[in-house]
Amino acid sequence: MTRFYRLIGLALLGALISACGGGGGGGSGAAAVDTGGGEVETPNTDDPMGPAPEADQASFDGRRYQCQGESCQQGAFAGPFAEPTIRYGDSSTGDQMKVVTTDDKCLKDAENDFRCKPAAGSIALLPDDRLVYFNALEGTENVEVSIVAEFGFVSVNDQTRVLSLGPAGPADQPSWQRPSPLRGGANVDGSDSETLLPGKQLSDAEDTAGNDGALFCADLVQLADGRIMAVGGTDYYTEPSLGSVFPQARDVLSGFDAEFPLPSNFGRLGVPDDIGVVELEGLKDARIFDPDDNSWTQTGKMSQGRWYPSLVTLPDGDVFVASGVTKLLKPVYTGSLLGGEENGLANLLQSADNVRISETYDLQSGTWSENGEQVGPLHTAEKALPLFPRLHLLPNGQVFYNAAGQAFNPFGQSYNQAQWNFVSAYNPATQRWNDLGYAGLNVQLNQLGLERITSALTVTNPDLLEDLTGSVGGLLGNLLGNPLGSVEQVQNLLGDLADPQVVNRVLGAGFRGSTFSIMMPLVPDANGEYGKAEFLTAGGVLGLVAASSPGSYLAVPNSRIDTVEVGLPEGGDDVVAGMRYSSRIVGNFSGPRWYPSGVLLPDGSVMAFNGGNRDGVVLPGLDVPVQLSERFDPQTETWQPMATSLNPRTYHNTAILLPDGRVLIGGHAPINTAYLFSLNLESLGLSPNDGRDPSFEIYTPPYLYKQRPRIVEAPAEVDHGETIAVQVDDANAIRQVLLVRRTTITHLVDGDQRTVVLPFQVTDEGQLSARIPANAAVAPAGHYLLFVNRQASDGSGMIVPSVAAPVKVRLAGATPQTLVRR
Ligand SMILES: [Cu+2]
Repeated sequence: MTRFYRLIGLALLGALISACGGGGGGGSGAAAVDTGGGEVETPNTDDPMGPAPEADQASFDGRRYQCQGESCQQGAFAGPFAEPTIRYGDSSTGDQMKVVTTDDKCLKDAENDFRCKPAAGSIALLPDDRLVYFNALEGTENVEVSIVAEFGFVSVNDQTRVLSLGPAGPADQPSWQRPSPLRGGANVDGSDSETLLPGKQLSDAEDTAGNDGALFCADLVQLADGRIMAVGGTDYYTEPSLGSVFPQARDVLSGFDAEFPLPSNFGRLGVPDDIGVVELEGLKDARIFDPDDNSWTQTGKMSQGRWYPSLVTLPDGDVFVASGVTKLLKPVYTGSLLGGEENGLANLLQSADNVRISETYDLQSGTWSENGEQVGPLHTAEKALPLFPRLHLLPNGQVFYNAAGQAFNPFGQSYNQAQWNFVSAYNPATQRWNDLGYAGLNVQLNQLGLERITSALTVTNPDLLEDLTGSVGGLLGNLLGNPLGSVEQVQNLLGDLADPQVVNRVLGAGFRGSTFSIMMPLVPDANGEYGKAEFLTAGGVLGLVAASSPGSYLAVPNSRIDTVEVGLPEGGDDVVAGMRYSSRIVGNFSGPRWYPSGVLLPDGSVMAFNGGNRDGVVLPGLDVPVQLSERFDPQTETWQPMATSLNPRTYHNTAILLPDGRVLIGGHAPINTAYLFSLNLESLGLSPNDGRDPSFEIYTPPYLYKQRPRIVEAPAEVDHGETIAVQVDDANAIRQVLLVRRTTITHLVDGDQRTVVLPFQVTDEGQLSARIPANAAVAPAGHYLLFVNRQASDGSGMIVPSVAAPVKVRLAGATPQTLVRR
């Protein structure tokens, strides 16, 4: 294995020595950093734990925004800015912490290992307007030869941070705090890894420390009380590992501390302390971050270890989790069978697939329960899904799977992956999945008797025979017994085929990998009901029907909007469980785009940021960063080019809406180039994969340069169905009142992302009277941003939002609080 890599490495080296010179890392000047409002960076104290939470009040009131030239139309990026210090302990510091103020992303410790500032691979906006974020793939900088051979013992649990952009005032004043425990606190005493062989044979799963409870690859969600729960994550180890078979080999290798520096910026080669094949095992752990004291605590464990799962908050505040994988590289669950454990066969039947069993977290008891039930080695309610499946809560309380997920992770393949092409809905009440359609095509599956097609193809489905005969019988029955219905479906398909955009439609149909699925604003009908949800998918890689993982490698510009109508009368010939699915083609990106971050803005448009032009997981460091931001105009349903970002950010980039309508951009923590060491080919125009980018930038959309509406007074807490009074500066100018859920995002996924348009009237007193949805599936309890928007007064037609007011939607039965004066 390593010889193969060394050969590749040397071949690449040869190629590079002949080809080029330097590339630069990130890092921002120690002096003043302008983040779009002009401000001075707050130097950190020498207190290892940093100031107390309340010391870093965050507010976005009073920010000033100026534009000139193009930025008045395209917006502007400001920064980058980054945490100014690196704190660490090593053999030279004893139990003290060393604090170094530096612009560099990393420094070397006494053990000659890199200590780096964390990047925002996952981030959430807290109820108090601060942000909590955590690193991704921490430790890649210390890979000597190949991440595949070494990351089982070079990796470390990811650090977390709290970022505040400072108090009210004209400019941002970024400052950082370090939560406690710093790395989330899961499995501090090691994890009971599910190795291939009983007794952890051939692996170093028992020997590695500090990397059994990584937050990386966990999904995160905001609980109804505003705390942030991170679920799943990574237990790293090596299986097989040379050192676990020949311990002396490890002594010999770690005795070598040689380093072969490569020409500048190319990185360096070293001698690894051991070699083998890394395993990334999904954790059963869930931990909660409490912004009140910046602490992480552990809550109930799941029954399944999940690496790259997805979460959705249910109408009652409980949390649904699905997919993820238990062993990423070697998903063969023989250990418990060989160990003679009772669930040995059930585990074995989960092999070669991602986790098909979903679970629900009970908010009151803090415990998880499996959805459906185990029937011997079989299990009801199982569903084959990709990793980080794009899930959303529909207004009917069901969980919608939008036929998308991360394509290549690496690996993450499944013998069931053709099923990932079907859009489906999970009903928490019946604990059953229904298939609604083939993504991107307007074919009604139930018209072909195929609404249980994926269940009929799931070997561990106890009702498999019934679903299989139902599907085959239904298909034949419909083709023969209901030819009209079937003809109509063929017409639908043909309609699709006759569509001038047929190439776009067929090409873009089915599973879409490694891009966002944005829920467009939920708009009430004339009765104030929310009967439809729409989802924008753009870019990413194609699934090519059965190759969803690894996907098409080359990214695409194709975009589509998928619609699910709910609450329809049962029995309608194109209605499945009260739902109808349809899909339409919309304008393309200006070019192919893999892993873009998508943000729905309070003017109804969607912005796309960063990513690469091809799959940076299939071939890391050989993708070209895309820094042009693009805006999806909901009126024309087309993408327009906007400003260009400052730093290249491909894998594990993030973007998050701020309460004043700007967007915080961060992240970039890629896999080492070509799965080797920290080789930086940026000078070739490729993605800088020699480590992470800990910096942030802030994007100011052009609507912030207009005169903005202002919320003067609004309630801090509201109940479902409540009519609220909102005082604004000019009620008659108001176009929309919006409830935007605070973002919790990782890997382009935020299962709870939503903007709810509230029905409102202008009262005689010149106030707004707006109605909070009575339906908790439209606005699950939690912390939101209340925006109002208006048409710009300069006739430009631009939609201009206010600074948001913080609003908490209470869980049914929670106590009221007083009004907040703004
Ligand atoms: Cu990742």
